[in-house]
Amino acid sequence: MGIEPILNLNDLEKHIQPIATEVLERQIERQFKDLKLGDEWYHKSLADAVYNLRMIKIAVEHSSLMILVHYLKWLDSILKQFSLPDDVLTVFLTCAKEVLDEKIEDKELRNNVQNIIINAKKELEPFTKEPQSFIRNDNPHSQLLYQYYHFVMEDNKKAAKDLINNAVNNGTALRDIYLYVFQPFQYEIGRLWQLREISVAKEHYCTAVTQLILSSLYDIIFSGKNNKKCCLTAACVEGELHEMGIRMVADYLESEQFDTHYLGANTPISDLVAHLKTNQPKILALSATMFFNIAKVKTLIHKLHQDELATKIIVGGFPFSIDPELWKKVGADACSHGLADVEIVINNLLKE
Ligand code: B12
Repeated sequence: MGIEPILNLNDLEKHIQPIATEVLERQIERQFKDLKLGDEWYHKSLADAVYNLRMIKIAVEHSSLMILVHYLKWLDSILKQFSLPDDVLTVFLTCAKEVLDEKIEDKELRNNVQNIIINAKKELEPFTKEPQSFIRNDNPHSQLLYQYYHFVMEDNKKAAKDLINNAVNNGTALRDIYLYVFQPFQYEIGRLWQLREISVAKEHYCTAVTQLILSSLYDIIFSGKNNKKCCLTAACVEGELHEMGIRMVADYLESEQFDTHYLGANTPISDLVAHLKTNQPKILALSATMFFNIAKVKTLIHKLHQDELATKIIVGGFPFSIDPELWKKVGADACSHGLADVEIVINNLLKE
């Protein structure tokens, strides 16, 4: 099927399916010509090619080489678990570069796309490292983390809950439990899922146990004084299902005398705008984890600026940790890496 000339990123999205097909056909011709691959393999590979092209588009859209590099390294570690040629990803990038070079008519866009692929490829080539474990001795609460990890992995949620409750009763700060136990534990189960060392079911179980124990800490969170500092809304942007990070941020801020409204995962843009207009919080703490949700963050912030809302916006989550300039590009007022610095960042924002 012929592909119409691409003039902008919207065109690229519109024609992403035939472009991905063309890229995949070239890759098959170069790498898999003599193999019988079957329909299922073809459809799965096509879906992957679409996803990869979309990541190139997202990186160009936000001028972020770091996002593409990070994504490709993550993908590389996934692909290494299958019996595929070592250069499967670099050949894909070469084919994608060629096809996009031919199909994009706008010179500036073509150059941007070419440059980002060339630079990402350079970063990839020497990369062979597996992602490192998050259960480490340099963690200030390594013993607690280690024990928690083992209890949950052994399906012993009661012991895990008692461990955390005892630690809190013996004076370990709530923030430390979140930052040095729950957070690295969650990252570790993500890593193990990525390496196919645990199943999706096990990852879901582990997350559910952490959520259960998080809830058991609510009496402590609400045990503070009633004179609240300021009103803050915490939410995940539309499309985003990773809500534990922003939930921990909201819970911690609640325990530090903020009056929080925690809205959870996947909050539709229109509903979030309506909530902010009604409640007029001083701060919106907005979370995104997946790169494909960054555009929604930008759209939401743009809408809030158009409506001249006085609420200050702080963003956070994985993409904002990967690319330290991204928060400015989406129009936010500030960015935080999480529990380590969020209170300082918010207090500074409130002084402005
Ligand atoms: C649990 C989990 C899920 C659960 C989420 C459940 C829930 N209730 O939240 C479910 C099953 C829904 C899920 C789905 C998916 N997931 Co997932 N998930 C995870 C996992 C294992 C843990 C997330 C977590 O709990 N983190 C712990 C918290 C504490 O950390 P955090 O989110 O970073 O938050 C901290 C800071 O970032 C910051 N912060 C975060 N937001 C904000 C906002 C503000 C304002 C501030 C100030 C700070 C802040 O503060 C927090 C505390 O310090 C991660 C692994 C990882 N590395 O995160 C993968 C991970 C994020 N998921 C991943 C993937 C691929 C997916 C799926 C695409 C899988 C699939 N094929 O369907 C989907 C996408 C869903 C979507 N559309 O959003 C990948 C992403 C890889 C990538 N580079 O793109 C990861 C990294 C796993 C991996 N190692 O491969 N996932």
